[in-house]
Amino acid sequence: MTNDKNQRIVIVGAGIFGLGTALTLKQQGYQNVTVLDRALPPVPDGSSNDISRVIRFDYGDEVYARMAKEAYDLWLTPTFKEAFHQTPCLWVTQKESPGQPVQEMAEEYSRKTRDVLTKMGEPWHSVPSAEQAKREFPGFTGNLGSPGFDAFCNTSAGWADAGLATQRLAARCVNAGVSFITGPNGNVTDFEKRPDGSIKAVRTSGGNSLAGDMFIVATGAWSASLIPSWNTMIAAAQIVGYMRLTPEEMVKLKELPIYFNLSTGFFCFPPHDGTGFLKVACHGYGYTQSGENNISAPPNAPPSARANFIPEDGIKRLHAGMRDIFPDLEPRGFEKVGLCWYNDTPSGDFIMDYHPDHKNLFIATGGSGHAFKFLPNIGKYIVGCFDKSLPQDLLEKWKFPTEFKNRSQDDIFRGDGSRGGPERRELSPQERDTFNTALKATSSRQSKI
Ligand SMILES: Cc1cc2nc3c(=O)[nH]c(=O)nc-3n(C[C@H](O)[C@H](O)[C@H](O)COP(=O)(O)OP(=O)(O)OC[C@H]3O[C@@H](n4cnc5c(N)ncnc54)[C@H](O)[C@@H]3O)c2cc1C
Ligand SMILES: *[C@@H]1O[C@H](CO)[C@@H](O)[C@H](O)[C@H]1NC(C)=O
Ligand SMILES: *[C@@H]1O[C@H](CO)[C@@H](O)[C@H](O)[C@H]1NC(C)=O
Ligand SMILES: *[C@@H]1O[C@H](CO)[C@@H](O)[C@H](O)[C@H]1NC(C)=O
Ligand SMILES: *[C@@H]1O[C@H](CO)[C@@H](O)[C@H](O)[C@H]1NC(C)=O
Ligand SMILES: *[C@@H]1O[C@H](CO)[C@@H](O)[C@H](O)[C@H]1NC(C)=O
Ligand SMILES: CC(=O)N[C@H]1CO[C@H](CO)[C@@H](O)[C@@H]1O
Repeated sequence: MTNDKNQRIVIVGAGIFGLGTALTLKQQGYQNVTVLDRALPPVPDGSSNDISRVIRFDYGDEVYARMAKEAYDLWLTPTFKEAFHQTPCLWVTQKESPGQPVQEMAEEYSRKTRDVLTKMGEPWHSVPSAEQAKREFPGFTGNLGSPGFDAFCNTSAGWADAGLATQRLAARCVNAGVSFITGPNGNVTDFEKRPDGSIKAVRTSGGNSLAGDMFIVATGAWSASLIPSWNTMIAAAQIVGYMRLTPEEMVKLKELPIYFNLSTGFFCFPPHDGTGFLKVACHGYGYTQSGENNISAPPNAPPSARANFIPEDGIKRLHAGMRDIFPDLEPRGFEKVGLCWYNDTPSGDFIMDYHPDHKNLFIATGGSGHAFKFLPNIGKYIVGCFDKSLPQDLLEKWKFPTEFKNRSQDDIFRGDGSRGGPERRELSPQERDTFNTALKATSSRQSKI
C-alpha cells in the first residue's frame, strides 16, 4: 500500500516537513499529492518562516551531525544557495561559573559536540579567550562575558533566509505537480474516521472535506492540538527580537559570526540585508499556552504576521545578551519582537512514523527547534520512514514514542542539553491578554516577519 504510486496522499502543513515530504514524493513518482495549510507558504506565523535560521553541523548526536553535513553541502549548491549565507559560528560557554545544572548540561553538550566533529574528521578550532574572539571578529564591542570566556568555532556554518528558502521550496513543489489548498479550505479541523480507526478524509473550517488514502500530518507546533499526541510533543514559544541598524552599522557588522551563548541559549545573527535588522533570539525551554485538555498550542487565527509580543522576562534576556556583545547598541531596544513556536519532543528527536491508533495516518513533526537546516534533505528521510525503506536504526530513532502516554508532560520534557535559561512556563493570563491584543493588531498590518 505505502508504495502504490497512485494512492491519494493528503499532507497537512506546508512548513519544511510538509513541503519536503511533498517534493520527495513527487520526485519518487507519486501521482496524487495535495498539501493543505491555513495559509499560503511561507506561512507568516509558521516556524519555517523568518528572516534567518542557523545552519550548522556541530551536533552532539552523530545521526544529526551527518545529516546536517549532507544538508550543509546541499545549501552550497545552486538550488539552495540563493537563500544561504556562509558565516562562522562561535559557540561560547563560561569556564568558571556556579555549578548550576543548566551550566553543566551546556558544557556536556559542548564537549560532546567537539567529540563528534573530531570523529567525523571535521576540524574545529578553540577560541579560549574573549580577546582572541574579538581579534578574529572585530565587530564585537562588548566584553563577551569575560573573564571565563571559552568558545569553539567552525567556519563551515551559516544562516538561511528561512522565508525565502521556504517560498522557493513551495514553488518547486508547485512545479513538480503538487496540489495546494490554502486558507479556510486548507485549515483542517478534524478527521473523518472509519470504524477501524483509519482515516477517510479531513474536514476543514471552510466546510470542505478532502478524501485520501494516506494522510501525513506535518503541522509543527499545532500538531498536539490536532492529533492525539500521547504526551510526545509540546508546543513551546521562543523569543525573538529585531533591532534596526543604520546603513553604516550594517556595513560595520557585515563580517559578524553567529554568536551562540550555550549557557543562556542567547544567539545573534549577522545583519540581514533585506530588512536592515539585527536579529537575536533565545534557544530555551520557552513558554506554553495551554488550551483544550491543557494542550499547549500557538494561536490559530488567520495569520498575517507574527504578533509584536514577548513576555517582559524575555525582553530582559534579549537585552542581557545584547549587553554582552553590543553594549553600545543595547539601549536602542527592539523595533519588533515575536514568539516563534518549537514543537518539542522528549529527546529532541523528530517523529516520523505512523500513528499507533490510525494506520493510514503518518506523523512528520517534532522539529524541536533544530529542523530548519534540513530543508534540503528532510523529505528524503521522511519518505524513507513513510515507505519504511530506511535502515532499522533510523526507523527506531524517529518512531512515534508510546511510552509517555500515561505520564505528565512536566517530567518528560527536558530537551537534548542544548537549551539554556529558565524553566519552561505557562504564559500568565495577563500575558495572554497582551498577546491577543497584539495578534489583533497584526491583521490590520502586513509585514515580512
Ligand atoms: C525561534 C526559532 C528559531 C529556530 N532556529 C532554528 C535554527 O537556527 N536552525 C534550525 O535548523 N532550526 C531552527 N528552528 C526550528 C525550525 O524552524 C523548525 O524545526 C521547522 O521550521 C519546523 O517545520 P515544520 O514544518 O514542522 O513546522 P511549520 O513551519 O510551523 O509548519 C507547520 C504548518 O502547519 C500548518 N498548520 C497547522 N495547523 C494546521 C491545520 N489544522 N490545518 C492546516 N494547516 C495547519 C501551519 O500553518 C504551518 O504552516 C527554529 C524555530 C524557531 C521557532
Ligand atoms: C487525485 O485524486 C482525486 C480523487 O480521486 C482526483 O479528483 C484528482 O484529480 C487527482 N489529482 C491528480 C493530480 O491526479
Ligand atoms: C552568556 O550570557 C550570560 C547572561 O547574559 C552572561 O552572564 C555570560 O557572560 C554570557 N557569556 C558569554 C561568553 O557571552
Ligand atoms: C497544564 O499544563 C501546564 C503547562 O505545561 C502544567 O504546568 C500544568 O501542570 C498542567 N495542568 C494540568 C492539570 O495538567
Ligand atoms: C481554523 O479553524 C479554527 C477552528 O474553526 C479557527 O478557530 C481558526 O481561526 C481557523 N484558522 C484559519 C487560519 O482559518
Ligand atoms: C495507560 O493506562 C491505561 C489505563 O490505566 C492502561 O490500560 C495502558 O496500558 C497504559 N498505557 C501505557 C502505554 O502505559
Ligand atoms: C575554523 C575551522 O575549524 N573550520 C573547519 C570547520 O570544518 C570544515 C569542514 O570540514 C573545515 O573545512 C574547516 O577548516
